[in-house]
Amino acid sequence: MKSWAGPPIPELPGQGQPLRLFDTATGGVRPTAPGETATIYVCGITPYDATHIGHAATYVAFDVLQRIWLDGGHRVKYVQNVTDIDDPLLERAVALGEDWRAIADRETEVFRADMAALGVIPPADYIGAVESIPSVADYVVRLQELGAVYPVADDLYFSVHSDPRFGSVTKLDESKMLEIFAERGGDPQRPGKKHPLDCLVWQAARPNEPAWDTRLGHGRPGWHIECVAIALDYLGMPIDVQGGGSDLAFPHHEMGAAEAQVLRDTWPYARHYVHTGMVAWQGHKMSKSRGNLVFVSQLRRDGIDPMAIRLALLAHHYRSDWAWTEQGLSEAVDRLALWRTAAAASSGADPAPLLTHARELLSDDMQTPIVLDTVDRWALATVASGGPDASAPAQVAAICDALLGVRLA
Ligand code: 5CA
Ligand code: ZN
Repeated sequence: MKSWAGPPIPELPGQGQPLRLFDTATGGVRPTAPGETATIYVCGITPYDATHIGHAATYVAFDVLQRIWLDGGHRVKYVQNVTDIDDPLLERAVALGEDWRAIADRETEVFRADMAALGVIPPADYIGAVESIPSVADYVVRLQELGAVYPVADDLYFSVHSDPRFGSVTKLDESKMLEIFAERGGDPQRPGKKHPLDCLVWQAARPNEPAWDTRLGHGRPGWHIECVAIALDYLGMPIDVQGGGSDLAFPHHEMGAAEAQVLRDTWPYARHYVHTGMVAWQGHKMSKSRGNLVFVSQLRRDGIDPMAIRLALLAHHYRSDWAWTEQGLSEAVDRLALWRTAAAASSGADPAPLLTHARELLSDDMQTPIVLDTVDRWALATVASGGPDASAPAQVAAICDALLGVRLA
């Protein structure tokens, strides 16, 4: 699938520090990406009601993660999916009386334009669920051969406990798993399942629903196996980072890890499971199902600079849950104006300590809010009294651009 145009990323003097990040599976901050090429899979959108601020916060967080790796001298291989066939998309198509493909195409295009405007580095491989169906079918056949898949009526289910490590990503007790599974697309009550947590990997064709001909017959993939197939095909295992919002930790990443670990008979699927906090609006998690959404495209149409949106997002630590507010946005607009004034000054304070401090803060679990405060201090001092260094404003602009993705020019 077509991706979007990548932003230019300025080179900075010296090199950033190795990135240490919180990992859901071990519950602590650990070093990432031991190899020369760092690999990351971030779960992509289900293309309807895109791009809301919650989506943007998640993709900007993983964008900063990659910028830290790049600054640390890594090459980065980034893969993302588009869940361009799934129940919620079909339900939306019925509700709107529109073809599901038209909705998916339109919303994916909105997402691309928003990501490009926000200066988000595009994935090297941007892969739709539909285009990965033959590969999903191959993986499901392999799971069948391994005895990890069984039929329920004409559908196929993965026995989650065929991976002895099932549960090790989120470490939830079974009652909690069952509760969340039911809330997030699972079907614990379906008669005929061997275990209520077992998850659908292949759904036989239903009347009036799209289906594809594969070695498994006429049908379509389950959700978790879609991401596993794409990640294994384009990145291999282990992935350095499996990313997404915290709402994906269970069941999506837990069940995906189990499927991959059974398929490859090795562990772990991902060295780090990295989860962003949830952005709320009007008192609830911003979600397509509730409809309490603020759209990036609407803010852009309202004349908000995408770099101000970026700053509003980066003012929160990526792991915290937070609420989008008008005030937060207007503070970001003011901050961008201050930074731009300072970046246009004829001279400024020495940028070297700022770069060192920013690198330290970012490498320690991506503390973007404190980095923004540090740039504020440099900008305020520069605007107030200039400084001895004529190249400082351009250097700080390059730091903000390379590490935070905030363009000041
Ligand atoms: N297609 C699946 C992943 S394979 C999916 O979850 N799509 S989504 O469109 O619902 O969400 C896309 C990404 O945005 C996911 O990583 C999700 O965790 C994240 N996300 C959704 N809502 C929010 C929110 N309110 N705050 C932060 N991140 C969110
Ligand atoms: Zn996914």
